[in-house]
Amino acid sequence: MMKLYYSRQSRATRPRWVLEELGLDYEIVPMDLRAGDQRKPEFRALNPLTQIPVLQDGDRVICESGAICLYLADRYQPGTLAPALDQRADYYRFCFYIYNTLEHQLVEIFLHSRFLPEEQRKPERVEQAKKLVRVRLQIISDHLARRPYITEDRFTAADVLVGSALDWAAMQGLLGDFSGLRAYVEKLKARPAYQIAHEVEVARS
Ligand SMILES: N[C@@H](CCC(=O)N[C@@H](CS)C(=O)NCC(=O)O)C(=O)O
Repeated sequence: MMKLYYSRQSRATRPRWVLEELGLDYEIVPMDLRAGDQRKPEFRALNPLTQIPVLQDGDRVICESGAICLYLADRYQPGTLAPALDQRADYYRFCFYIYNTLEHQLVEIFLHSRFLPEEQRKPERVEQAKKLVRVRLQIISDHLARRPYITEDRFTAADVLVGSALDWAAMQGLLGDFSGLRAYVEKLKARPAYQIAHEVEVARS
């Protein structure tokens, strides 16, 4: 069975969300990042970067949350979460956009407004990153104003990646002026697979 090295409130929720969307069997290997599980030799042998998520699928080891999501979408139940090859322009564009263009700025804001010890925080870096984030969010907002999902009318792995990054932006209070993006995130969060991946407590009657 596949194994996902996972911790709540980390990028490991992204591949878990995909695994759940596809209805695949998998085992969670819980990782306590505060305790330093990621630096243990047996994990370092899987990912020398000592970061989660990592997926083990038989003999195959896959690192990088985006790569794991796209691997799963192509490898299992093709056509469900990955569009046809000739319809992947927006799919690839936004999968890379999240990692190469948007997330750096979200990390910068997170580090310098919450994560680093106060004496190391640089408010001017937060201000600069917020300016860039606005422009970058506007591009996603314009794209989604004309279609319900990243690739037209079908939910794909690109929505998992874009939705996860926007969810994080929302948690940091950055979606205030983007009502369309807030509605898109709420729509994705209503999916059962999102809720399982994020261990959301769902009220049961
Ligand atoms: N680019 C990597 C980033 C992975 C990453 O930053 N993982 C964090 C959790 S979200 C981690 O393992 N942090 C522990 C550490 O760096 O010690 C990916 O998308 O998989």
